[in-house]
Amino acid sequence: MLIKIAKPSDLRESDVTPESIYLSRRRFLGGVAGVGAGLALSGRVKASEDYSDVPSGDAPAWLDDKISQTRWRAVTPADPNKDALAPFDDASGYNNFYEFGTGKSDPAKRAGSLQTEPWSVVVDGEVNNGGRFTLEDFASPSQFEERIYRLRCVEAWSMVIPWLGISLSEVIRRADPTSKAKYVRFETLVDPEQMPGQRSSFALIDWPYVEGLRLDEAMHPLTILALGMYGRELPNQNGAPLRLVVPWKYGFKSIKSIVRISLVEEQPVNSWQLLAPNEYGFYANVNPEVDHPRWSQATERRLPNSLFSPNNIDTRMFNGYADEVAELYAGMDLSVHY
Ligand SMILES: Nc1nc2c(c(=O)[nH]1)N[C@H]1C(S)=C(S)[C@@H](COP(=O)(O)O)O[C@H]1N2
Ligand SMILES: [Mo]
Repeated sequence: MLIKIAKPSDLRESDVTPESIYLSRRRFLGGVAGVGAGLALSGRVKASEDYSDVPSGDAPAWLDDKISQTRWRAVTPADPNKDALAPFDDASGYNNFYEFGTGKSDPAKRAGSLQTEPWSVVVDGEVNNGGRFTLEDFASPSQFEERIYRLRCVEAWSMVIPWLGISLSEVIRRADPTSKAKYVRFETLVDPEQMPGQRSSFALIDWPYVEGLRLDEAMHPLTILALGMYGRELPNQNGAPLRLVVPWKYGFKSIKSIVRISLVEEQPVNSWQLLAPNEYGFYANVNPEVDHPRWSQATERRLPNSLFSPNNIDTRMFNGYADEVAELYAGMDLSVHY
């Protein structure tokens, strides 16, 4: 077992509270009675994160509130030595977000002014319970959880990021899909005035950025919608205020700044597949055995790194989440369904 997915029913208050007290930077709690008492850490790494030097954001009150009630470290990688958290500056300074340009530092430079409040999300398609929801109405019913995941970009770099998010499966259940729903399709905001990458006549992508998942992938307990990271709300360059995180797939599946979630009958065509179907597929499962036509996927550069310490590591099947997700693809030829 590489990670522990704690079902809410598995978690007793005693497992959860000490870490949330330890980690919450938003609530000052005196008298930390009970810390360490009976805290079972087997299968989980020690609670060592301290986000006190992470710059705080400017979240609306409801979001701050939800964050303060997070179930901390709900899922963590099993190997804390191999999977050290990326420093916040790397995770928020080295990004792909083509709406703000194609350079790795463009999103951090240009996304700051994106208006993320108010924000609404449309849920539509094959559902009985769709509509347009304010982000608060959309996210508030769900428990926030911290999920520390490896993020592996198709370009062969990776980072370990502590997300804060909600389970996508719960959101889908609430929407009450009809029997015709087979896939989930996601769309990013289109707003050329705010997103300079969408004004560029050299843009490769036909906006909006679109992604999709098979319904069973979307319902998998590892799949989340993130609203935060490092104990705070998402920086804009990381896809504020709402982005998908699917840790066993290449990073491009984890679509940012989502405004629409549709349950659909047909397999969606995602942006990168549309652009270069021989290079990027619908599934995009991390797979060291299926190379990109122009480079190997057998290894990855784990950030932070440097010229003197390149930190190249072996890429793992399904990004190290094979025990959890391999069964979703039983019988499929993954070199065909890349
Ligand atoms: N809307 C949108 N979502 C996107 C992208 C993008 O360009 N536009 N880039 C993807 C790629 S290629 C990666 S690797 C991840 C990077 O996420 P991060 O910058 O938060 O690490 O976002 C993904 N989501
Ligand atoms: Mo990526």
